[in-house]
Amino acid sequence: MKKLLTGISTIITTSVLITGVATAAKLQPVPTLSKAEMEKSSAIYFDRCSGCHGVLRGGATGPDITPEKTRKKKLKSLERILYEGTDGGMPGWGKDGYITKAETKMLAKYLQIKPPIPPEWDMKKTMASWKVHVPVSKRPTKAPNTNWQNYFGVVQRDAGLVTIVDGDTKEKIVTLKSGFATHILRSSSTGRYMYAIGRDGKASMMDMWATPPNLVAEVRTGIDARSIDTSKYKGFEDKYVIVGNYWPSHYMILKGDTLEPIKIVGTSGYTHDTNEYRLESRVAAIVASHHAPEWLLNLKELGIVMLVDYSKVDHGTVTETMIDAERALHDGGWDSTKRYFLAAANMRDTISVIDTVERKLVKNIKVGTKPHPGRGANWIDPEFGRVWATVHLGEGLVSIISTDPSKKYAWTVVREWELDGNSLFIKTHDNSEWVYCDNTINKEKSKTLTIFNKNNPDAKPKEITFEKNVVHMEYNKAGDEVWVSLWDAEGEVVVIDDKTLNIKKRIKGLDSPTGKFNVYNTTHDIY
Ligand code: DHE
Repeated sequence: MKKLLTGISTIITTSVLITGVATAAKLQPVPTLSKAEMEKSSAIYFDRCSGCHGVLRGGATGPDITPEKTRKKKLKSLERILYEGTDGGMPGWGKDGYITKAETKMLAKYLQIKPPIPPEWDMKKTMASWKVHVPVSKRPTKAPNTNWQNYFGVVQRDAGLVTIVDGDTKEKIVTLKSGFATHILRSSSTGRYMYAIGRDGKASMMDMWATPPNLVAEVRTGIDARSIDTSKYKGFEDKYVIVGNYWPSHYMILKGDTLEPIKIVGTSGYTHDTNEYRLESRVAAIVASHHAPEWLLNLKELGIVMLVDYSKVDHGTVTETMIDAERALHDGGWDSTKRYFLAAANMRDTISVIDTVERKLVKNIKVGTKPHPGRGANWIDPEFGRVWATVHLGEGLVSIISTDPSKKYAWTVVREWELDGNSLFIKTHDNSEWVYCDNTINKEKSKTLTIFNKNNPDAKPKEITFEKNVVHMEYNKAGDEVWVSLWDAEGEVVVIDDKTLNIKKRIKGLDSPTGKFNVYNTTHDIY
């Protein structure tokens, strides 16, 4: 249980840490750690802190915690903050049992020492890791006689596993190995293949047409990754896969049917606003354009959305277009027309809107503190028409943005809903009258889902409270059930009847279930 809830809570931790730093005076001397202590601290830092602050600690979702900042603070107060937490909302890592007193002391020192640069990862290492378990010639040539488009891939995060569950029968069909701390799943444009990405950069490819679905290929693309997607433009369906890496900062293009590596391209560069060089320029969310043979990549530290044209990959060419947006770009998703990409720049409390037809920034929209939409949620508001919404890491708020360019209030926040808790994800479906928000990172409300009514937006939201922390929602293909995860070492997925809001089924025996991805909805970007 202590392994859970680590990535996101780090954001809160070091935000507070830096608030204290600003008031301190001269630099403290550089402490020393043995080789073994450095290695252990690096591992703790990688697990708990680097997702938000970067391995080089330059800051992104969380602030800059380079030694120039942390050495303005005495070791004792760094230790106190790391161990106890603060009134400002920081969890007490030591107090809550995540790290020992000795580890706290070590980590405080580590934060005052120049960060070691992690190893590189190149094509040679990638090729050595590439395995095709089922060659294309040995795979089924037609879809099974089942409702396979209503299968769900359920991530068992800490176990590094993906369980395929039949959405009709709610039976677990098969459990397949994936990368360390598997992060997300995405579908190929036909839905036949599901691709998983682990935090260790391992991409795994699963065939939904096999009976039961099986692992057909895998490859390690780097050391630290969070995103994966496929080519979806007409003529390129299922042809390529792209993986975005945090470290080394690069993207890798692979063959869509075997994951055979084709090309690695670095993303280090200059921030869009101050033109400072960032070696660590992480690739966060990736989406596949429906209007051109392009992927859109959120370059976190640079605040740039990069369009990667994959139409000439077979000739060894990729063409990149850089669109200045805002920092630090994290997750995001499509509006309902799938023309506009809405990306969260959570360091600047902004949603950046990219037009994939005109290939330009439409607007940077100010929202609440640290927007975190996942892919967001689209619906028709009774007063404002087409809208897309995000929740926030930094406050209990839903910001609802008009996405209809014909309206005078297009690309502005037209409505706000208050939430009791800071949230991770929001979800709805065209066939549903509800919008679901989790409250996962708020201690008091982490077991509760908040459910707003689209048709009656001023009505008091409904709530469902579970016995464990609840995270991430996903609809079934018909849009009449919502699946949620009880995030625990002895976790389960709970299926809610979307009409009655009653619990319909509990799928038990899952280790730390987080994201769930319905084949049909993931393929068609329905959210
Ligand atoms: Fe995620 C999406 C990065 C913590 C569960 N997460 C994403 C995406 C990114 C990202 C860039 C968008 C991928 C895309 O669309 O291509 N996540 C990060 C982090 O850097 C961070 C803050 C810290 C870390 O070190 O990983 C982080 N994420 C978490 C968690 O703590 C969660 C809850 C559990 C876990 O796996 O660690 C978590 N992230 C998810 C899920 C999605 C996601 C379930 C997909 C949402 C969707 O519906 O598409």
